Amino acid sequence: MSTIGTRAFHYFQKLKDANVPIDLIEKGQDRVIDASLTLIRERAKLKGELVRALGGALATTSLLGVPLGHNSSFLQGPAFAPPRIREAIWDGSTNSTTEEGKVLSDPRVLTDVGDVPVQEIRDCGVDDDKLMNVISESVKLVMEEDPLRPLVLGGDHSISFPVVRAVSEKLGGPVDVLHLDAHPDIYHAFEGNKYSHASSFARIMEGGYARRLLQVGIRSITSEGREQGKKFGVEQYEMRTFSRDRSFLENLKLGEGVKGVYISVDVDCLDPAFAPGVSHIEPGGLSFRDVLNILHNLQADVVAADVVEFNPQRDTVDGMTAMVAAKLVRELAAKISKN
Ligand SMILES: [Mn+2]
Repeated sequence: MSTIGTRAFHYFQKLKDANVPIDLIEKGQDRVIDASLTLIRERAKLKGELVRALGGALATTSLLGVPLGHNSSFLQGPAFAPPRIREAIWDGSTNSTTEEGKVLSDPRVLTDVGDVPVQEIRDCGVDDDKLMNVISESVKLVMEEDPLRPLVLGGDHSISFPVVRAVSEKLGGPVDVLHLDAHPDIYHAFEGNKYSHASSFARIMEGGYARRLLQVGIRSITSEGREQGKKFGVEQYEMRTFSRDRSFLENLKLGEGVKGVYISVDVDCLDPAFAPGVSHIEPGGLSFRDVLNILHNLQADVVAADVVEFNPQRDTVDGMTAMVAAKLVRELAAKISKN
């Protein structure tokens, strides 16, 4: 078990115990945040320059890692996911072409601006209000560099709130959200944490960042999950009726009249037979092909996406779920990129 959750505050306490003045701590935190944003900004600028110099891309997917696990209610392993997903994308066991023929080694299709240094920021005692703002700002810095569009590697599902907020704010209006998950993640504040990975979609709906929210793959939902879904007008498609809903879900058209479509994929939307490396194993889920059919057939201008909740600490020894998460990322990249 990792100790990510307590590490940051451990050091904050040590700084305070050593009588380091609070204004000095806060100044140091601000400098670390500035440096973090500079890292993302400069990498996004260079990648943007490259794609524009090559020419011909209307939309290019840019990976942005957010290695955050402390807002999970159970295991914190998703903090270790982004480097494992990248490794699986480029491990050489498969070619770099997606199912519908896009070439991922072409920087006009896929590029990467690296990770938000979440642990380094928290290590200085930065709280979640500030940290969530850093994540939102990082997403906006990627979107600043036309034609880059962010594909965020989680991290636990709490990261979807600052990411969707940034996308909506940057585009100037709500988006439609397609959310694939075993869980609706819409508790008001799970275990008292408003930033919990089980509450991200409550924050998104409260903020008005999504017009339509379609949740697909749901099979672990409480009465609060259903009530919150009703309150926010969420379209919840549960696995128990998937065979009935299948043809509708495989022919979705989203995003008309809004700024675009956001796709959030929690790896646990898949049946654990396909993806055992998740924190919350919930049998009775989607097959990998079900997910691809939904994504491939979706008619939408996908402006950004995330793949979250892959937990390398629960994966098989040969890293099967890393490959599954990587393929989700590859196919989403193909969906986002346009020439
Ligand atoms: Mn989930």
